[in-house]
Amino acid sequence: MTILFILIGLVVLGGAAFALTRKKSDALAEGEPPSPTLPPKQAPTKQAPTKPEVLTQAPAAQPAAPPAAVAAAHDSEPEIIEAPVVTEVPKRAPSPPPPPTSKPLAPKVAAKVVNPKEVEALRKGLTATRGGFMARLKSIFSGKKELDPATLEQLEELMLSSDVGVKTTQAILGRLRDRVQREGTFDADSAWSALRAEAKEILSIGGGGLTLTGKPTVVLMVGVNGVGKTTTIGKLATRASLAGQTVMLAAGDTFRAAAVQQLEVWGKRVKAEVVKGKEASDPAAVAFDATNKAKDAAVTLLFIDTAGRLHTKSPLMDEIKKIKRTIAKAMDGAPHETLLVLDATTGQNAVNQAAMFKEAIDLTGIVLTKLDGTAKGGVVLGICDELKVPVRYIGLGERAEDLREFDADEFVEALFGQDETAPPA
Ligand SMILES: Nc1nc2c(ncn2[C@@H]2O[C@H](COP(=O)(O)OP(=O)(O)OP(=O)(O)O)[C@@H](O)[C@H]2O)c(=O)[nH]1
Ligand SMILES: [Mg+2]
Repeated sequence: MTILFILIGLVVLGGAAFALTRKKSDALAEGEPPSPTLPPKQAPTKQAPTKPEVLTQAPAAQPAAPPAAVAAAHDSEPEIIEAPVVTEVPKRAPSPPPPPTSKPLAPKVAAKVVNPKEVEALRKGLTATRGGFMARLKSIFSGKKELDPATLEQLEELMLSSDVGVKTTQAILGRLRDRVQREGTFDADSAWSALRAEAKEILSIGGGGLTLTGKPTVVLMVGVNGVGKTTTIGKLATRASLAGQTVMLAAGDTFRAAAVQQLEVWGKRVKAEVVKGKEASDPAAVAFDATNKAKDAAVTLLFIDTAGRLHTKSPLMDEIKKIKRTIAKAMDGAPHETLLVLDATTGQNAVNQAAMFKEAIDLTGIVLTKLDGTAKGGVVLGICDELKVPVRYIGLGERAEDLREFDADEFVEALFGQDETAPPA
């Protein structure tokens, strides 16, 4: 009998304990605040990534500056819009979630901010391309209810005549067709935004300004005749000087006395030493000498100019290979950047040049000049799509501030911008 009572007692006690445990776990699941000893839910403490230094944007109003103006410009901060970087997330006690309007504690560092001012400036610079390519694109979509073969043909013709290139045109049209089939509808707005998305994807293969990866960072500038190599060096040197960097220039174009003088004018403007050799001397020797001098002088950047050369002439391409090898002998890892300058007005020829230069020497980027004077802005798509070499800068005029860091989002926004170029409803 006693044993029976003990057993009943045990069963009653066990049941009570089970009921209590159940209640507690249900309460937690329903959102009851965890015990204060539990770590609060918060983003892990992040150390800001050490960002390589990037040459900043030259202020828009700055002229291709005489020395005094350059010195004055050092005082004014160039405007940079960047996603904020969170260095550390402070530890805090558990607290109720912030109201939905407040900023998140750890903003996404990767979040891209498209700068409306940059887009506007680009838009102006791309007037010729927008007026040609975009205006015709707009008229193709106008009033269309379906993506019929005739519309596709018109699109193809437009892209080819705007120097987008055969391969890239076919790829873009193929994807556009797939998208329309998948979604089962077609209207001008969705075709427009599909094209925009395709363009953004093609152009987003890196790019951006120079990063200071060496001490000094050696930049070799190559390209065919008259594309804007020396001018681009002058522009980049101006930007670097405005950003407080010290610069040295090397006159690797030893064939023309005028080429050395042209570089010397820029050298004077930015107060940079210009290393030169005797007329018709070996450009590789000048590059070697300049790299050593730049190391000794501890400048931040050395820009090496070279003579224009036809990509189809193998002795000239061998010479550029030799220049590159010689620079590497003077400094391990140099040149840190090999930039190919292309003239946008040459359209598809620019893509061919890029292919041959890329084959001869590794390129780290492309500078696409003279986009201001051409309706062939579509060539950017062909270059990025076919060669997978990022466009780093674009030239939209002859002045120093007309060189702009290439940004795929801003470029596409400027090109396909919704205001005047929006497709008709
Ligand atoms: N409109 C416009 N003109 C440019 C741009 N970039 C360069 N130029 C002009 O193009 C011409 C040739 O520029 P250079 O810098 O001498 O070209 P280069 O490649 O050094 O020429 P070579 O040394 O002869 O091979 C000059 O008149 C420049 O002012 C640009 O982005 N837009
Ligand atoms: Mg030159």
